[in-house]
Amino acid sequence: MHNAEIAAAFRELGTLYELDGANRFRVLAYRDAARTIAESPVPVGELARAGRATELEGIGDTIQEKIVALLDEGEIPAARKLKQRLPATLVELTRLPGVGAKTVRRIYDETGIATLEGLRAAAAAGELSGLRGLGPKFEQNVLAALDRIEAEGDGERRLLSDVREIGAELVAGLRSHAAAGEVILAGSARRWADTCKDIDIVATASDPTALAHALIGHDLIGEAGNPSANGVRARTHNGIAVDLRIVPAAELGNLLQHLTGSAAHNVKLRERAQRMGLSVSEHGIAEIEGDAVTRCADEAGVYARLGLDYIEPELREGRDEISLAERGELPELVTVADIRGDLHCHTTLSDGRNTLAEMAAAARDRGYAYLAITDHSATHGFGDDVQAGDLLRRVDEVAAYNAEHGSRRFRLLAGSEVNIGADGGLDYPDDVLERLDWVIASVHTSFRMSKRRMTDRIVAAVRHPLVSCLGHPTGRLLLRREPYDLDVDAVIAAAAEAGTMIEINGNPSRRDLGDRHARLAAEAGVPIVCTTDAHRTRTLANMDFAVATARRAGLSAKQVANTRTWAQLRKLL
Ligand code: DGT
Ligand code: CA
Ligand code: ZN
Repeated sequence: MHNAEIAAAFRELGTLYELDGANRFRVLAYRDAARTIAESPVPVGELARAGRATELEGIGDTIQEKIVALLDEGEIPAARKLKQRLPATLVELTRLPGVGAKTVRRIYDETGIATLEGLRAAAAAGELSGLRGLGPKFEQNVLAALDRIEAEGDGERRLLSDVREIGAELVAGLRSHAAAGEVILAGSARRWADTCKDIDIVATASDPTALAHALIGHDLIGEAGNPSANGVRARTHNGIAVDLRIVPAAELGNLLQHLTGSAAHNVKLRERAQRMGLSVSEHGIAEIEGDAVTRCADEAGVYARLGLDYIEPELREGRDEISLAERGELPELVTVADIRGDLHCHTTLSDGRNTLAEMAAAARDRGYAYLAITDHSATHGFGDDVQAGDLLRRVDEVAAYNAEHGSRRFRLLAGSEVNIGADGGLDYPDDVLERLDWVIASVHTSFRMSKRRMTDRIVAAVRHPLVSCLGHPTGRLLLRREPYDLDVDAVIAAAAEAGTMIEINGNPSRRDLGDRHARLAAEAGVPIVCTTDAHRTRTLANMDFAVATARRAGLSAKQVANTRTWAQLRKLL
């Protein structure tokens, strides 16, 4: 049994307990175990049989016994018992975004609804808004979520960060094989999309079948199809599909271009080719009325044959990149090397794991010239009240750090990620905010309000003269939480007018602003900052994701404010 299946069984068990009203810690324990199992690169079933699954974090004897029972009986006995009390289909309802176990249980208790079809019918008939705490908005959300599942299928997507991490290990494993030539991650992961369905790998090899065998022998791979000279399809222990395609080196450019996509980009490329009397495939570019076929060893050859400048993978979404490439007007995209400092991070003063000094050292190691320390504010539960004693002590600490360690090469900035209240007000009085170098304003509470109120609330913060930057503007959590109802265009217009910057938050669950909005904001003249929102030293590396979103938005270094020195950036404020 795959790790993904074992993890799913424990996730289900956690949800069944939650539906049953069990203690929160019990529910969390099963969820944590599910995550550990899902992310484990080694087969956990085998470990449990050998009595060694307990070596994994969060897995004790009880869970190990349950894994073995699951392998032997096909079901965890505790889950079987719970399913005798509650319909198992309730678990599906909890998967709808915005519908928690408590709500599902209440709906079931009061109406007997236990299936997705039943829920859809009741929502469509307006029968849920009669229930306590649920309104027409809830019904709309339910219907929209069900439509989305129907349109996109239930194929599970993953965060780019998960896919790139595993993809990089597989690519490294393949590259180290004696038969390997080029081995390149393609598909949505190469385009740095927000989420990915699977891992696409393109390779050349002196012995293709041997390389395909090397993939299925990799530690991360669970099951696989039949390896051949063309490649192989496989699945990792944590359930991600992997498609390895192997081609002759002379056609590598054609296949890499095809499998990098996107499908929309490829469709537009093919339309253009047809107008030129050419037909593009993964094997070459052929004349429609003739026999000549151009095979390309690299991608630049593919684009050149079609009369186009080379298009960076991040731009290949079928928007306007092909006409820009045709006119030689593609932007020179910002790179991570252009970034001079990070302007959003947390320390042990709020919910970060590392101290101010540790974060500063890590920022210097990355070669940054500045780092803004932006811990959460008082109404978000950190530091004392509006007197802001903790925050002001932090300002002094930053000054002390700079006095001792600062230089022209590096300085810390005193900042805060200030909560935007439900009415658009900020946490601290102006005389406190004035003491800060850098103020991010973000929404962390009261997500459910009308679009009008949410927009007014955020616009008010954006217009505040002491706010430098708007943080994670839409509040989305990829694959977990929809953005709040917000008129992003109005927020962008207000930011442009007020001279307030907007961040692209590089937390791979956020990527907020997303690429489309970031492009709109930059076109409106809003300076964009790429930040990480790091809560520990390690995640300062999430700058890669922020910059990737900026690149997908077509931004140049000039449009990203933190490619400037702090002295230059300050002038933009
Ligand atoms: P994903 O996997 O959903 O995150 O996104 P992709 O872009 O990796 O899509 P995938 O894995 O289904 O296919 C890989 C590439 O193959 C895709 O980016 C472009 C190409 N491709 C797939 N389907 C089509 C198609 O219907 N037409 C064309 N022209 N290309 C396609
Ligand atoms: Ca893919
Ligand atoms: Zn935040």
